[in-house]
Amino acid sequence: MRRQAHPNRTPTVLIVGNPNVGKSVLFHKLTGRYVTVSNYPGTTVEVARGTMRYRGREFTIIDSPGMYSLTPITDEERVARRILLRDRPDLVLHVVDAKNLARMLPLTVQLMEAGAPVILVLNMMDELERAGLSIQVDALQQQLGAPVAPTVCLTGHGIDALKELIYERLTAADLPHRD
Ligand SMILES: Nc1nc2c(ncn2[C@@H]2O[C@H](COP(=O)(O)OP(=O)(O)O)[C@@H](O)[C@H]2O)c(=O)[nH]1
Ligand SMILES: [Mg+2]
Repeated sequence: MRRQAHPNRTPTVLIVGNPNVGKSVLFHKLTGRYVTVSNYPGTTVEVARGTMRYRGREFTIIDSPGMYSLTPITDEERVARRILLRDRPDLVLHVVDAKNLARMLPLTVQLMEAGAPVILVLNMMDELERAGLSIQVDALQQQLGAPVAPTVCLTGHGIDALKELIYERLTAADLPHRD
């Protein structure tokens, strides 16, 4: 079901992915200094929220704790799942280590099957290239049916293109929502 986005509501973007793939570095690149950290209600798990400003618009970015799958084992995974399925962000950035794409892609598919609007962020492209490997981004994008954004969050490479993609996805007149 689709409904009209509330014009005054700030769209929310949730960052998810395995531990150690660069989620927090990405979070800080997107938000800069507008950040608050608080425990997720009823838990001791810390969640950071920040504001991304781009082309005169504001977007709330949420840095979730790491998760390996949508079937939670740890408290962190339970919180990530709750933010994803209960708080229902407008957009999900699934951050993966590009070197380990094959191992991480199943979570992308799980997220999409759960109805989340996903952008796949291929981070650590520097290490992939250093290993003499490459990924055919266009082919991956087509097969997956979701946008794919290659990044090196450490240097900021690809961040502007990702911001543009987030902007394009979330400022369309008619936002897709899951009901
Ligand atoms: N080589 C490389 N290292 C990165 C990149 N992005 C993040 N890192 C490093 O990866 C480690 C984990 O990053 P972090 O943001 O804490 O991961 P998180 O656990 O997913 O939040 C840190 O040491 C970062 O400096 C990248 O694009 N290239
Ligand atoms: Mg982190």
